[in-house]
Amino acid sequence: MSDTALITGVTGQDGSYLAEYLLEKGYEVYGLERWKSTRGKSRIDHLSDLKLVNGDLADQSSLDRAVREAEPDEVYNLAALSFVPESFNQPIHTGNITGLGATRVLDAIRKHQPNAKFYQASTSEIFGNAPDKTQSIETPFQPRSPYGTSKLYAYWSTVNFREAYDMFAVNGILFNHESPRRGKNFVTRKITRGAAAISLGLQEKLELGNLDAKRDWGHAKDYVRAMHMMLQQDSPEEFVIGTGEHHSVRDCARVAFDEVGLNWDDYVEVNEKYFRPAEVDALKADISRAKENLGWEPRISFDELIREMVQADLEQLQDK
Ligand code: NAP
Ligand code: G4F
Repeated sequence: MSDTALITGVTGQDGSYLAEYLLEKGYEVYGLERWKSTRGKSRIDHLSDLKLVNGDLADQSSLDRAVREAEPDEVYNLAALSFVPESFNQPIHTGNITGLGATRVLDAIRKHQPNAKFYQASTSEIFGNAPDKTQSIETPFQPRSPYGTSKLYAYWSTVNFREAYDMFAVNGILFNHESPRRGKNFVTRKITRGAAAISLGLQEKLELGNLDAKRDWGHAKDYVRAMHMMLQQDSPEEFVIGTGEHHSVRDCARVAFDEVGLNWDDYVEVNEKYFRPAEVDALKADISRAKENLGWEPRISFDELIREMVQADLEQLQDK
């Protein structure tokens, strides 16, 4: 009999790649989807074998029902309000979904499917402005946004359920990962789409915020592979997943505009409205533990990632 997985956040960037990956591996895959009054084009339209269950991370009964219906061997909790600036506008909602939501999923598993393995989508944002040059599982946590604080609550909830109820529950502390399916407001996609639109004469300039911020950017496809690998371990443990390199927002713009034969500096303008109330200046992963204990390494470089995203945006904009 095939293994069964339940993915919350299946309509998101990672959820869609993870569903694809697990279906290719022969899993029966259920995805939790929020009810909507209309259905637009979504990232999972092409996945005809994916089974959808309606539910919301704010609603315990829908999570209980989803777990009872799917009877999963593995649960991946990827649902969240994931856009950091918006978490400052909606701090309570962010706490409810991104923080408490994880506890609700854990509690549904504890009650209905206690042997299921649980993956929590944790984040490098829990490190905030960490003192260390690279961040590992030993680095102190000091989040700088309602998103980061909520994810830290979810992190400890996951550890607590593991210790209290002997559940196989782990956090994947993932650094930024991107793809052509990335939401259009996140900085990489905003840049790649902006560069593509400018090169096609559809846009004149691109407004960004802090160009000096540095992130460790990898490809989402590499990272969903790591999520799955974490649940195939003999015993549950946390891993930091990244590339071990970081680049500035300015570097990202340079590569994206280069892909369309333009100089980024001629088109990018700084607008302070994109500055955050509290910024995370630089993040870079120490992935030695993931390499040694998990056997995971990224396969796609930063340069390849950004160029792939620009090409995908060019194609999308030309199709319109
Ligand atoms: P994403 O594209 O923003 O997807 C978020 C998903 O959560 C969407 O499917 C969304 O559904 C769903 N969702 C939001 N609120 C919900 C609610 N109340 N109930 C049920 N579902 C809800 O995020 P992503 O980039 O794929 O990231 C996946 C997870 O990894 C997130 O938890 C994120 O915080 C975390 N993470 C991401 C990164 C990264 O760089 N991408 C790094 C570290 C951690 P709708 O489609 O209905 O909005
Ligand atoms: O692309 P971002 O919005 O991603 P951020 O805040 O790092 O968060 C993402 O990665 C986290 C993992 O570390 C995830 F947990 C989280 O869910 C999300 O996926 O911004 C990256 C950097 C920031 O420093 C921001 O200030 O880019 C800077 N930036 C500069 N101009 C901008 C802009 N960010 C956005 N979104 N838009 C700008 O115009």
